[in-house]
Amino acid sequence: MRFGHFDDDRREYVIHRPDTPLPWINYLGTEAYFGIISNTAGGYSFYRDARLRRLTRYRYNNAPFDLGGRYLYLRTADGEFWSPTWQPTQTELDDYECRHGLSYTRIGSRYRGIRAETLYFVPLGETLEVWRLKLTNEQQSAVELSVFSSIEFCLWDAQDDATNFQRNFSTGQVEVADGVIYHKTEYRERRDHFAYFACSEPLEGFDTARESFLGPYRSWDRPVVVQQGESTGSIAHGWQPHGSHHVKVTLQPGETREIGFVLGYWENPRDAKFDPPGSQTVDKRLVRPVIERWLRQECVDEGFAALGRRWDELLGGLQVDTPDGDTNRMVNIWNAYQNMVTFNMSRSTSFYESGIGRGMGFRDSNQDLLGFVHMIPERARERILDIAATQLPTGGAYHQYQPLTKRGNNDIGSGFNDDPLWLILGVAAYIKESGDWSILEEPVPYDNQPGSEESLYGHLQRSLRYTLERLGPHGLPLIGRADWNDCLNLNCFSDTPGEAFQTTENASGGVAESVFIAGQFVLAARELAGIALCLGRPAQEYLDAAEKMAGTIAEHGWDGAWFRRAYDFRGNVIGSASNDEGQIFIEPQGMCVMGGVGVEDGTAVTALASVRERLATPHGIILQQPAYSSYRLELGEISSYPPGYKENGGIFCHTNPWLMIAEAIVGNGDGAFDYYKRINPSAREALSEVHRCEPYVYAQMIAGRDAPTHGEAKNSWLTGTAAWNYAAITQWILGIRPELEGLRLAPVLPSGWPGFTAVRRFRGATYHITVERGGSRSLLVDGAPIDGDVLPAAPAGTEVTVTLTL
Ligand code: BGC
Ligand code: IFM
Repeated sequence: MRFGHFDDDRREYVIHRPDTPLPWINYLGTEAYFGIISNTAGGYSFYRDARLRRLTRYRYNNAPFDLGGRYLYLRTADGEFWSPTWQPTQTELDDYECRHGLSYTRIGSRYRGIRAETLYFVPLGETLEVWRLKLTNEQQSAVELSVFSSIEFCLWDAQDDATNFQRNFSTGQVEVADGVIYHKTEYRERRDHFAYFACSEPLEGFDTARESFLGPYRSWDRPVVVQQGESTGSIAHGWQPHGSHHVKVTLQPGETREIGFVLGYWENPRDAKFDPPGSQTVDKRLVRPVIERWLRQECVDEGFAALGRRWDELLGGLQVDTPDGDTNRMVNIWNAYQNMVTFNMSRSTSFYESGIGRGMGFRDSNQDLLGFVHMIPERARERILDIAATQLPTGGAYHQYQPLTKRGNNDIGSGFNDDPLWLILGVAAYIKESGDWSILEEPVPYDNQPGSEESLYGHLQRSLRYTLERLGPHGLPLIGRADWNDCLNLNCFSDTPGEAFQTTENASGGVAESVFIAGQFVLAARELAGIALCLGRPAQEYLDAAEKMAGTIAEHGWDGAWFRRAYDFRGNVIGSASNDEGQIFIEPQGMCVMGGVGVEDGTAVTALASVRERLATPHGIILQQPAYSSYRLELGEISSYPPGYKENGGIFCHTNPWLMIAEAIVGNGDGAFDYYKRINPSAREALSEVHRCEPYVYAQMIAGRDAPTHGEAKNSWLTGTAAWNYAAITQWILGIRPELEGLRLAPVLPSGWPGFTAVRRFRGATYHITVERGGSRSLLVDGAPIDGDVLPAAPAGTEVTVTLTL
């Protein structure tokens, strides 16, 4: 069953009914000002940091699930009112359509002969969002309409805002000037910043106090102001600052009118002191022209067109035409788009991530680069340097950092022993794409401490050393608090039955080991060796270390038919046929093969056959089997999940592309593509009533075979699944793969495909690629045959024609 359809020409997903199984959301903003918006206009906005600079309030896990957002109400003179985005009044609309596009959303409906369509987007280069409401009177007679807007301001720090009421009910401050509502509450500091909410039309009235707008004991479904048709002109003093405009319009039959709203963030430069000291009013001199500009319709039209052009350019980095429509749609539009979103948001803000707990992730953000770097390499470069500056002098890493301060997050701390190795993989991806070797010479501090700078190359060396200095009893890397699998906490133990487990304290002294990190180490050491060789620096040490680790995996990490997962604190094996549950895990199968382990001796093929036999389901590949049926102190959080969910036997989509890549590495194009299709959201669209999450983006998890809800997705949008699937399909199956020496073309296609074409921008040149099956293998570049599969470097600005016959 479907709840909408893809409009590929317009690069939109069109939702046909407001009551989707779950709120289906989209993102506004691509640079610094962001918001999430659901198909019924729910959601919130923030400037740069979803926790510390939250503009509008949102209550997660509400009932209804999605309540609070960018709401508008229409009211006719007879007193009937409705929300043209369905929520919050839930009026049964005569028709309804939501179009989620690339960084914009358009929600339209018709009721009582009034067509209303609202376009929401963030113009490039601005720290504001535009709502453009278009009203058309499709009745035979003139109609007088009242329009009310509504947003609830957040007092900046979303965590504090949701908890610290004794203080916050006294801090709220607003100001209304020339029809603009300014929210100027300070957050424990007096900086010259504020939010504003403006409307293009002369106001009939306004409200800035939530209680005045809603009325006591009421909610957004029937605000007293809307019901009565009259604003109160309230000014919030403490309590809950709110923003509402009231505009009246009379529409003749067939007439269309547009009304603009602008919600934005403003911070005056520190040295711009216009107002006399002690002034209690917001300094509006710099912001006024910005507001006025974005209330003008031509400006909005131009800004919206510019956003579209920006996306043309971003997506122009790679466009493919394959025999499979779901592949084309995901690669050309939605997967690339999701990559931008994960790059910007990391794991902070979605319908499942509250914007409070998680900043940028050392592990996560490095992986997100894989799908983003070809779009804007300069931003990837900046991100890498930010991440590396949070690395600790030991080579270890803070697990996360706050985007606003760019400082490591002490609450979560460090000790996830896979973290440092992702930096090598992220940097390698950047250099492969951009050819920018200079990044390695950039001086980067450790833990942001001035004076501790070392070249980025030095950071990468420390990352490898971090693993080598932390090997366990079998010579495998110590896992620390966890590796990629956050919930495999193997240094949890207790000598007293029933005693609470201990992780952090014991992680450093714990001796649990990870075969996953071993595989990741082999991959990362070989990557660093490749970089070193290109630079003419010593590389043998890394190659030897990789070789040795591969040997250790063969000795202690191979179980006979697959790679083992780990050894726990007491040296007991995890992920082995000898275990009663958790016999086979997906992660080491993918990572070891990606590192090249077992590829020559055939064990890789054996491991992949085991995955297919034991872990593959029609909805994707399960993380491990059999799922743990009860809690096990020595394994930690993984066994706290019910069987079939999350890390305990869920289809953790992030890992699936590792298996696609592994299948491609051993030359099995059919196997790789088969896995690709199983979790491709577009290919699952027809199953929307089972899948339930958005059919246009990947979710972190699909419930596994052991779950009663097998096939149901959760935690959509912010997942490493996006970047890795993009890498799997584009670089390994289609085989258009950036390498240090240039662009490699090495497809491993499904056998039924006659070929495909692609246009790929790479280091400034544009490659027009045709891959076709034919008599004998040849690779022609601009008509001339070349050896090997790496395309010769072409000068920036040139067009290259490439034909590969398989
Ligand atoms: C979740 C993991 C997540 C981790 C982050 C766990 O509860 O299951 O998926 O990575 O929290 O700390
Ligand atoms: O690897 C992690 C990731 O960092 C956050 N989400 C869950 C994954 C698996 O535990």
